[in-house]
Amino acid sequence: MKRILTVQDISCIGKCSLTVALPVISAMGIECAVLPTAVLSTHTAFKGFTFHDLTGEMGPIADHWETQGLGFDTLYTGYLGSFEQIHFVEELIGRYRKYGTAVIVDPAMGDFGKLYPGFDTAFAHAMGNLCGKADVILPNITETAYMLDRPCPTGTVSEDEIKEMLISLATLGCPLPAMTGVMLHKDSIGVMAYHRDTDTFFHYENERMPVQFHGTGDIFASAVTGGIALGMGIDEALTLAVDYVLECIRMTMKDKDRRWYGVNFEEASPMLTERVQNHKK
Ligand code: PXL
Repeated sequence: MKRILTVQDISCIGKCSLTVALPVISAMGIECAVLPTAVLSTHTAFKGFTFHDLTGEMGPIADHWETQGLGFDTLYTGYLGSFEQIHFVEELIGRYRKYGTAVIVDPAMGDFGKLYPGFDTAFAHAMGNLCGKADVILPNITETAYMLDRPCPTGTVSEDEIKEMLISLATLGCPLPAMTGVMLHKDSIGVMAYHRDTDTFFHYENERMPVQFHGTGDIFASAVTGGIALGMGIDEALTLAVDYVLECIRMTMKDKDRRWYGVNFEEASPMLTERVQNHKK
């Protein structure tokens, strides 16, 4: 069985970060080990959330694993709360690289043209540096703009602009940047990736429902990471993740008691496991 290590926060209520990564990766038949960065009462879109930093625990936890000879097929990082945590993850990448661990970084720090509370442009630059050390990165357009130090595009973004942004992301050091939230066609949304080695692009979109929810980026990144760990090609893993997020949103919209803060990803898991089974055939 494959083993992924994911490094991100526990937002106790909010359907994001670890409360998404654990169940999604588990549903794909992969062991999911966790290195929690912080405990929050809720994600940061709620008012008055509590935040307990766990940076001091991260080093001793990783050191203990090392004494036990524990390694990981894939290292996947999401929301990080401080510069110190970004630097810690960079050190962690150095530790595991020599064992062939694949590194996937979702620079979860903003959306819809804005950074999440507590982050600034200096943090975005540090995140860009971390992205340069990853095998695959999964920023949305807002995160891309902040990491590249340019204004966030408003309105429609053309195919050429997306391609140019992807090539610029690759110059940070990552050979395979994939941008989420790409909308090149009316009523559809998806992803575009740049394979630097072959200088080729991959693009896939599926239906866009006229709603926006928190946590879909984390669901997307968890599904992509799972797919890669299972040996899917990156393009197949990205396709699966686009389709799964759509299924999550469909399930959410069917639920009259849906929560504003996250999607019904749990009810979409049959589709995810079926796709994983089909891949294995
Ligand atoms: O979904 C990304 C995310 C993760 N963790 C925390 C967040 C957010 C988005 O707002 O607040 C704590």
